[in-house]
Amino acid sequence: MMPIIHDIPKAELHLHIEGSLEPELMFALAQRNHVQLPYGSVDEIRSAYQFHNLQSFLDLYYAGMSVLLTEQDFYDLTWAYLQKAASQTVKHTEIFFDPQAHTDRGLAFETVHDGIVRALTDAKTQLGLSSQLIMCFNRHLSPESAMDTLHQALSYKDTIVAVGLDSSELDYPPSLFQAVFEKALEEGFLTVAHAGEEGPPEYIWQAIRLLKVSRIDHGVRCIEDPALVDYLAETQIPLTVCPLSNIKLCVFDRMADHNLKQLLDRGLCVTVNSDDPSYFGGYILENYQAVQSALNLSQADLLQLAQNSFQAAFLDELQKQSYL
Ligand code: ES4
Ligand code: ZN
Repeated sequence: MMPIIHDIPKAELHLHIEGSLEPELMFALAQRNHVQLPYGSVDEIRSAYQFHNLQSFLDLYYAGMSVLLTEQDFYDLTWAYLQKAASQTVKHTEIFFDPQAHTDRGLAFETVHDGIVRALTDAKTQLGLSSQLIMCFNRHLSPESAMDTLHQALSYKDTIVAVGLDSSELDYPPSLFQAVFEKALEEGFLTVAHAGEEGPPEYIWQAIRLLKVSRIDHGVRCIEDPALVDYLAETQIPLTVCPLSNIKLCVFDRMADHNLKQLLDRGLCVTVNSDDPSYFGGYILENYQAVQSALNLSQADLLQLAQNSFQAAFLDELQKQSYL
């Protein structure tokens, strides 16, 4: 391994906190909360993690969350991720959460939010790790449900910096959520969206033009549209790429086929992130390592990726400079 991968300060910008739920914690929380899981052991959970596309993953991802019930559960989940991130020299992290996946099970928005934020606050003081929180709308649910969720978030403008769009991409174009994102922007939230993971370049254009996103999550299918690649290079709208996720969900057959190096060489603001580390077999360090060895990245490439991660973060210029 190139030691600089571990040692260089990094920001993580694409991390679903519910996707950091390790089988051990899932099992422990199931016992603590008397929740019945369809697995008899931690090993059984791990061996179920074999996916052939985004949907086959999402089915297990939503099922796994059934063990998360209390504010302390969300604290424990978030704290475990933050400790792991700090141990890999992540200095700043921007965390997604999926409130609808919890409020639809009867939990209060506040329970989810408060547990996560309490861990983020502790990470700042105890680990020197700064953070931002991004609330995602699930695109397989209705725009009305998203709008209702946005209304609930209006009391939390101090702790939620942006709104995002995640879950099943195909058949759910960004245009469906234009009104929700317009309202979010009016209320002062920044916006991001998953686009071009499984969906076509057109969905990336829609995220840019209709949802006014500051970053594209994934975005790897931009390569099919040369005008879009030119536009991303020119505007430096960042892509939060998740290499191990892309392999586990069969977006690329093998890491050697991944287009991250091509996008980097084309001058795009590409970043490396872990997405759902518990389900995809690695945190940020393992993602950097996997692309470095499969794509033969140089030390300069690695430094560029780490620098891009701070450049793309929702930090002011002074904060960015302090990390670079
Ligand atoms: C996700 Cl990999 C991915 N794509 C879309 N939505 C998601 N939610 C959690 N992980
Ligand atoms: Zn994601």
